[in-house]
Order: sequence, then C-alpha cells, then structure tokens
Amino acid sequence: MKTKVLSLMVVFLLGVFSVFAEEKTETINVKGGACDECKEHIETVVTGVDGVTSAKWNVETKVLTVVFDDAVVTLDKVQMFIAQGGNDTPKYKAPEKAYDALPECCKYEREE
Ligand SMILES: [Cu+2]
Repeated sequence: MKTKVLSLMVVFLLGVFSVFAEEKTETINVKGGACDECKEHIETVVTGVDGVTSAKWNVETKVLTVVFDDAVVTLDKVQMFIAQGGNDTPKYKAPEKAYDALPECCKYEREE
C-alpha cells in the first residue's frame, strides 16, 4: 500500500516537473557574416548551451530561432553565450577579442 502511494506521488511530481519544463521557441537577431561557417559557428555555440534543444540561424535574415527549456536556461543567458562566441546580439555585444577571433568571412559591420 505504501509503495503504491509513493509511486503515485512520483507520477504526480513528474507531471508537475514536465509542466514547468516547457519548451519555448524564440527568435533573436544575431549579427554575423554571410557564409555557412558563420551559421555553423553560431549554431554550435547555441546548441552547446545547457537547456537548448535546437538552434537555427538564417544566413540571409540573420535571425536565430532557438528552442530551449526555460526552466534550465533563459534567452538572456543564450545571448550572453552568443556574444562570448563573437557575435553581437540585441542585448550583448561580443568582446573585442572574441570578435577578432572570428574567421574573416564571419566579420560583420558593428554598431558603435
Ligand atoms: Cu562566416
């Protein structure tokens, strides 16, 4: 009897967690060049962030579509990682060093 109650509780708790752990899809403008290397670089950086399930960057529109678990990571944090990788986002500017480390083709016009 006791185990039955316990397992019911576990099922209930799992249910609660899965409600919180909802996947969110957001889009952000991410600066970058116009080659596939930029695309690969940005997508690799973003998918490497804990809580992110998918990242697609459009080379033409420079819009990144990111799918993430907002219980694990925030869009803010995702933008921080992108900037650390050398690409500016609306919220964070890439450090000079990270920008300079980008391949030539991946350089882009930066706003002051
Ligand atoms: Cu590039």
